[in-house]
Amino acid sequence: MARRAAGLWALGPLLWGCALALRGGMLYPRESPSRERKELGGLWKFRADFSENRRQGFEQQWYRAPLRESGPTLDMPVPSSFNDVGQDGRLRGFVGWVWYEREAVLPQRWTQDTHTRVVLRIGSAHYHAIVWVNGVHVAEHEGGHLPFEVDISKLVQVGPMSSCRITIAVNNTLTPHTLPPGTIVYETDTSKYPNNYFVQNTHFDFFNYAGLHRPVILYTTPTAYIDDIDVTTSVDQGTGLVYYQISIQGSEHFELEVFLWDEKGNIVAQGSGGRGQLQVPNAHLWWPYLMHEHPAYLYTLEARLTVQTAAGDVSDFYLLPVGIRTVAVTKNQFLINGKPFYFRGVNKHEDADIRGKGFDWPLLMKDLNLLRWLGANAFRTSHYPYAEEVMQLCDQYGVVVIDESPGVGIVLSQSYNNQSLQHHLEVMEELVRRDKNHPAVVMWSVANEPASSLGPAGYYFKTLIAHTKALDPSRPVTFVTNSKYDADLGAPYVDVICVNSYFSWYHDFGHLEVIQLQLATQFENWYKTYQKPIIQSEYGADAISGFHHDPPLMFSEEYQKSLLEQYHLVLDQKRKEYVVGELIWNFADFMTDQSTFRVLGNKKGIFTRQRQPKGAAFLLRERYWKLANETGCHPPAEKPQCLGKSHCTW
Ligand code: GCB
Repeated sequence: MARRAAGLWALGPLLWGCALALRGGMLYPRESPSRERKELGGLWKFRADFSENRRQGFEQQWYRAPLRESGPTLDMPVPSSFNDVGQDGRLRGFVGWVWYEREAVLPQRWTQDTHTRVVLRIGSAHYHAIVWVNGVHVAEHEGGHLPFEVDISKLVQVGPMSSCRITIAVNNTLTPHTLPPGTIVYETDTSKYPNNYFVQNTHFDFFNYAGLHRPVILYTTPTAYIDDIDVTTSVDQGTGLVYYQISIQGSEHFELEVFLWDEKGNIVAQGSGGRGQLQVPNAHLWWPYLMHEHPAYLYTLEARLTVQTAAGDVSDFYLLPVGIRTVAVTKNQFLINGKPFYFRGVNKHEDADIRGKGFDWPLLMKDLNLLRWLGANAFRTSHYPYAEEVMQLCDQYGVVVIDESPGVGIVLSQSYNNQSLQHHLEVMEELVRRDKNHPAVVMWSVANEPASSLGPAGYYFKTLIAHTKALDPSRPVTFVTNSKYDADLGAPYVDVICVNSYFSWYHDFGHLEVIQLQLATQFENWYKTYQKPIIQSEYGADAISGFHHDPPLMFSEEYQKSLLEQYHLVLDQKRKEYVVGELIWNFADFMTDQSTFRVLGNKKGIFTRQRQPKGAAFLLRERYWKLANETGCHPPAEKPQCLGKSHCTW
C-alpha cells in the first residue's frame, strides 16, 4: 500500500527505490465460526470539494466532526460511482477530492472483547483514498481497483462506544505516474477559459468513473489469526496435489490443521503446519464451462488455527475454495489440465447505467448468464482488475479469466520512469496477492497497448513481466499489443501474445474485403517472429442498436456482423495452427469520455449497455456453441435442451 501526501494531485516520488513485497495478506472477508462481517452498503453522506484548490476539506479538517457540520451533504449510494447518480453536471465530470462518511454501529463484542480484531476493508476506492475513523487517520491507498484494509481495533475498543464514524476522502485525479496514467492540463488563455481552468486528459477509452466502487466491509478475526493462504495445484496421474502455505499473525506458538473437503462434504485430505502438500487420489479437476460435464469443481480448504492463551484456547477458521487444475503453454497451444483450451470469449468493462463502475449483484448475474447463453468460456478483465465477487463467480461457473492490471493508456514518455515502474510493480503485487488462489484466473496481463516504442519502455516491460513471473511462476503472463504500436518490446518476454486489431474500422473504412488478407498477415508475422501462441484479444466494430443498412455500412448492426464474419474466416484457419483464442471487443456498450469519435460512449458491444442483444450477439452465440461442440461439448447438468454431448445449445 503506497503512502502519499494529501495534496490535490501531489504524487511525490515517494516510491522511488522503495522495497517491494507487500506486508500482510488480503484474504477475502468470509464468515466462519471465528469471523463475523458487516457490510457498510447503502447511503453514505457525501460532499465534493469544489473549492478552487480542492483542498478545503483538508484545510477545514472535515474528518474531525460529522460531515454535516462542515456544510451541506448529499446522500450517496455505496457501492457506486458518484458521477451519474445525480442531476448536477458539475459532479459528473468532477476532478479532485470527494468526501464520504458513514456511521457504523458495532456489535458490543467487537468493541469490548480485546481478543477480537476489527478490520475495515475497502474493496475499491477510485483512485487515491485517505481514511479516518472517529477523526483519526488510519489508512491511505493509491490505486482504484484493488482492496486495502486496516486494523481499527484500538480505535473502537476504547470505551462503552457502540458506533464509529468512518470518513473516506477519494481523489480521482490521474497523473503520469498513476495507473492508468493521465495528465491535468491548465488552460491559461483567459480569453478562452475562466481562471484556474483545468481538464483531466487520459489516453484510454472508458469514462473515468470514481467513488467507492466496491463493498466497504467491517470484519473481525481473533487477535492471533490466519493472515494469508497461498495455494497452487498440480496433477500426477489422476492424483491432485494441493500445495499450501499459510501465514499467521499475532502469535509465534500455534497449531495449524488443514482439511480439504469435497463438494459432498467429505474430508479427502488433511495436513498440519504452515506449509505442506495434500494428495487427492482420483481428484475432480476444475474444468472450464462446457469442457466437462461437471465444470468448475471446487474443493474447500479449511485452515484451523489454535493458539493457547492464558484465557484458554483461541481458534481461527478460514475456508478457501480450491480448484485443482494445471495451466501450461507450448509454442502453439494453451493447455488446461493437459488439454488444448481455446478462449471463446469477450472483453468486458465494469460499466452500467447510473451506477457507473459500482459493483452490483443483479448486473453480475445478468452478465454471467449472458456469457453462458453465448457459450463463451472466457473473458479478459479489460482494462483493470474487477471486483473479487466477479472472480469468485468465475471460479464457481468455470469461466476462465485473463486478469489484467490497470496498465492501460501508458503512452506518455513521463510514464516510463522509475516512479511509474515501481508503482506498476506494486500494483502487480497487489493483484497477484488478491487473485492468486482463483482457479479461474489462468493468465496475468500486465498492460494494454502501451506505447512501447518509447526508449525506456523496453526496460520497463522486461522488468514488469519478469517480476510478475517471479510473483507467480504457476501462471503465464501476457501483454496486450496493438498492431498500430511498435509493441514487440514486450513480446519476447511474455508466454502468450495478445493482439488487438481493428481492420476495416479505424482504417480502410467500410472495406470489409481487406480483412482476411490483413488479419492473416498479422498472425503470420507475429508467429514467424516469436513462435508463441496468439490470442486475438480485441476486434470489433461500433454498431448503434437498431441502425440497419444492407449492404452493410459502418455503425449498422449488419456491418458489425459482417466484420466479425470476416475475422472468423481467418480465425478458423489459424486456430488449427497457433491461434488459441478470440475475445470480442466488447461484451456491452460502455461509457467513454465525450468526443466526436463516440456517440454516448463506445458502441462496440454485442449487447447494449442495458444488456440487450444486437444482431452480432446471435452470430457469436452460434459460433461459440459450434466451437464448443467441435471439441466435444459437455452441457451443464441444468440444461435439459442439450441433445446429447455432440450437439448442445442453450
Ligand atoms: C482498443 C482499446 C480499447 C478501446 C478499443 C476501441 O484498442 O484497447 O480500450 O475501447 O480499442 O473501441 O477503440
